[in-house]
Amino acid sequence: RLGQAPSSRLLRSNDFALPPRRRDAHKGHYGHVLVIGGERGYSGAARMAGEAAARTGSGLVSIATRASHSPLLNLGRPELMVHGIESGRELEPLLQRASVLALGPGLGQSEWAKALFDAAIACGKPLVVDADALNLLAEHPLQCDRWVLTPHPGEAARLLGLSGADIQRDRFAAASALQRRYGGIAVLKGAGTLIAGPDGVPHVARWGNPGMASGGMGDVLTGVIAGLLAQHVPPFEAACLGVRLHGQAGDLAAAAGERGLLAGDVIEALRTCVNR
Ligand code: NPW
Ligand code: AMP
Ligand code: MG
Repeated sequence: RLGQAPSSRLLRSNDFALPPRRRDAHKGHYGHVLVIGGERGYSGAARMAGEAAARTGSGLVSIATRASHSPLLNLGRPELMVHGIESGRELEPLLQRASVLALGPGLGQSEWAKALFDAAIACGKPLVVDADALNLLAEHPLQCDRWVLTPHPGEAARLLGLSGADIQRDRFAAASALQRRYGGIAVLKGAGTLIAGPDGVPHVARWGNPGMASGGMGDVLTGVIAGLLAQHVPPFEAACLGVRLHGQAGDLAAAAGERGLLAGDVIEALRTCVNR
């Protein structure tokens, strides 16, 4: 049902790179990421995506989240601009100011989530779609060439109407099928993450480790890719480079041991990796 498995290409460490920051740089050169997510109980996901975007080099990072916990969301990280949002209408001015959206970390699937999802998709900005935004997309399928989708196998299964086992049985065919069905760039996460664009064969990433099988790791990847898009890296390159930097940061952080590795440790390691 997935169609024929395409051939693939192993990503190399020198495939894509961020250019050095210009001497006369100001924050406006490096974009403004708006993270949209953080339902009650899941505010950490939005915070981690925002922090990861900032550590990847985005000029500005804002977070649109539930008003009830918004004052807590930038504790210890006052660089983040946090806005309590209760409707799609309240989101509009933030969408106007953003250059890239990171839609979905901890978003949930309530009416609130659906309203923010609809407003974000309609606004015409480039975006990374992850987590619950992928679950909403699975219920109302759309095609778009402005997005990077970052499903884990469970989310990919929902997007394709298959089981997780079907996805894992042929990950290459699944990555290509996601890209064909939804457009844009599809990143199928897991050990050996695959990146499929509209042209050419899926790329395979060899970085990352089993320590990364813990909560919040995907939310960090979303922030990294959004942070690269904000720095004007084209979508396919941003997806490949983001997966590499995220995996390399995970490997660097795992030098102290895989067991007990936290998403926050990966965020800390990002700075070394994006400046190498
Ligand atoms: P199983 O168990 O193997 O059958 P969900 P979620 C499957 C937020 N978070 N290989 C697996 O299926 C997120 O941002 C908030 C194979 C599993 O049961 C989301 O908004 C955090 N299968 C929300 O929570 C930290 C795999 O998918 C199922 C797989 C829900 O996201 C945590 C789980 O997926 C979290 O990020 C793999 N590699 N990976 C916070 N601190 O605020 C996953 N599966 O049901 O989509 O739930 O990923 O936890
Ligand atoms: P999520 O399930 O959305 O939190 O995403 C998990 C992130 O951690 C993805 O980027 C995965 O590729 C990565 N990850 C999880 N487990 C492994 C593993 N065993 N090897 C490499 N990367 C992993
Ligand atoms: Mg996730």
